[in-house]
Amino acid sequence: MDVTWVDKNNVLLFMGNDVFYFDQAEIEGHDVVGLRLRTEVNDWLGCKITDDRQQATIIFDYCQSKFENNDTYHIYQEGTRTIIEGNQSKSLLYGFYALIRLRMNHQSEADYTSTPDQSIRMVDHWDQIDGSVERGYAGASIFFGALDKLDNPDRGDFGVEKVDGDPFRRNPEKIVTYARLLSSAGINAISLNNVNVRGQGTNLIVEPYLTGVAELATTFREFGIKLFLAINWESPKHLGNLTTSDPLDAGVISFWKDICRNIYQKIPDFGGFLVKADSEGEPGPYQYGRTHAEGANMLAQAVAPYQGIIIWRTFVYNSKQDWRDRHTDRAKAAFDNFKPLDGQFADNVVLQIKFGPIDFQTAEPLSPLFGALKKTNQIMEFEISAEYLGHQIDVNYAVPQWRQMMNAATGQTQFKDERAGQVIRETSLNSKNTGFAAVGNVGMSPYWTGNPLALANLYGFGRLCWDNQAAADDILNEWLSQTFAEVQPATRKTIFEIMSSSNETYRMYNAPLGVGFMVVPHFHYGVSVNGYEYDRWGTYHFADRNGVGVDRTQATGSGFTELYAPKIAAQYENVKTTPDELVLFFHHLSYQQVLQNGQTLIQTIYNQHFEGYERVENYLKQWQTLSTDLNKPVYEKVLQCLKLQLQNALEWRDQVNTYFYRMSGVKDDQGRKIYR
Ligand code: GCW
Repeated sequence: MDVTWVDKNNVLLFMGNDVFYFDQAEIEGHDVVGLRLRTEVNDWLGCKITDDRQQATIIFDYCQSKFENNDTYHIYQEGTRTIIEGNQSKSLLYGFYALIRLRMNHQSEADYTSTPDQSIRMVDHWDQIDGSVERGYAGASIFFGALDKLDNPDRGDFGVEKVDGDPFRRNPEKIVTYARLLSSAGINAISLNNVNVRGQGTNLIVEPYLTGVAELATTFREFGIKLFLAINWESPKHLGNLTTSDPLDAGVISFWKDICRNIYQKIPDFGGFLVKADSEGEPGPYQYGRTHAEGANMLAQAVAPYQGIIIWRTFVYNSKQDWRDRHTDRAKAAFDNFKPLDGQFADNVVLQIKFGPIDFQTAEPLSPLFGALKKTNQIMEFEISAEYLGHQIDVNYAVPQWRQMMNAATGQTQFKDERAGQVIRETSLNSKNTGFAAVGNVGMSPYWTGNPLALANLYGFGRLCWDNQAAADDILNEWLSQTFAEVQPATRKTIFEIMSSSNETYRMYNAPLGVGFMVVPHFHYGVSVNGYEYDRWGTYHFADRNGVGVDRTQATGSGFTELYAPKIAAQYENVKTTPDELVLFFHHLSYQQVLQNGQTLIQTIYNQHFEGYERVENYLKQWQTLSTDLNKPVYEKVLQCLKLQLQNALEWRDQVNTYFYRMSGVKDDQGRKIYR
């Protein structure tokens, strides 16, 4: 059973009697998006297309250069007809999905214009050619793997098994549905494979695998989605028989040029490469004493003749730290490595920067690189897959957190709008090369995602990339009315109540107040307060009998705060102006410190952990009231997830509370049960 948020039968309730007309009678063969749009109308919806404008109820109007942005669409009414206009087929396709959305949400189609805020709206898969998915919690890869291999056992270790024969799953129907899911949410770019490019995964850029990649590109192209590949920096050695991967070596330069020429012959609109270099054991330009600008620019030259781009990740840090050394602060690493290179990257290089300075935690401040980079293209990176947000077991609708990051103040007051999402557009060399990307969350699960409700995050991410200020609750309501069109409004309301508060709930029972990383090492689900405390990955909380938190101030700590613009630096330097939810990210505080909420630190930790657990108890009760109205497998699957979530929240609550009780000796002022 497949569950998609735009289920054809549901959609037909709103479009069933419509007859469509295309004002461009002769569609040119190379306009594959236009052909796809006709197929969507005819084959997917099962609606008629007429040659007679007078008979149509919905009209697609091509108006070549009417709009400044080629993705803009305009929906309006003319008498009894609805017109969708746009410069090109792609914008009409977006308009088509938008009309469905408007109708299913009972919103007006009288006059609705929409233009995306960001040019690059991307999903990055961490899929590997043996069908496994790094940080994948929704079954095996939809792209790779044997037909009968549907699971993805995740033990936090992601080696790639040797693949004999064809690694592609070749399931065109699934890929079409997925491309529709992405395109209807506004996504226009996809990277196919894990950024840790291991084993035979390196070979995706050459034959025979390239043919399989090209087939996937063909499907995505029809939905206006460009395809990218992650590459292994050492490919010249692995595939080209060279002795070096030095970006300034003539042999290496021509190796990459040849690779690109070959790829573009097969995939003329190939997006380009995504690169993780000098990061967590991956090779990179540092090995040869070269800068990341030198590395990225060399690749950029190889794709430039074909209008390709290089997406270069800034997740570069020393992953062999010594916990005894209090001078190193992992939060500073991306800034230290990349700020000095501002202005040195080619205009078809885009730096992909994680939204926070550490690693997709439940609460992190905005990375100080946003706003500090003034002459560099940038993508802000998120993780839909929920590595640190509950592995698609716990309900966690993360859109509120992402929205906050996209709109976080950079303190760069010289700009008209100092919010991160706006600033990256203004500081980029080329506004076509900025945007947002996120690690995808789908797999071979019959629900696409582990917990069926997790699909809202993929949809929501796309919608936020398009409209950075859209309200998280509005997006959720949109998703619910398209996914659960057939149920009672009261049922949708209950699901809404559970989901809309779920991101905050998860944060409440997790590592407290921005300190992060109290998770089971490598696996990253479940509590382990000291799991990373003496570890090489540089993710510490420094709890002792007096207090907890990481001092990142300029005055007494690592000095991380000074990487921000003065306004933000001053805010975080001072405990009194640091938001509670981030206070332990920036400060080491005594348990008796009174926070902005008027409670002591220790009492806040207890309160949040008790409340977090209680909220999950309520979610479970609320969900159980829906048993008769919902599709049974979906009901049962979410029920099963909520039961696991309750156990998870219980462990988090008790281990965190007990740990801090033992450390501080302070009792809960409400006398609730804390184990000794
Ligand atoms: O958070 C870490 C993950 C790794 C991942 C890395 C990254 C792909 O634990 O699994 O590797 O981030 O973003 O590169």
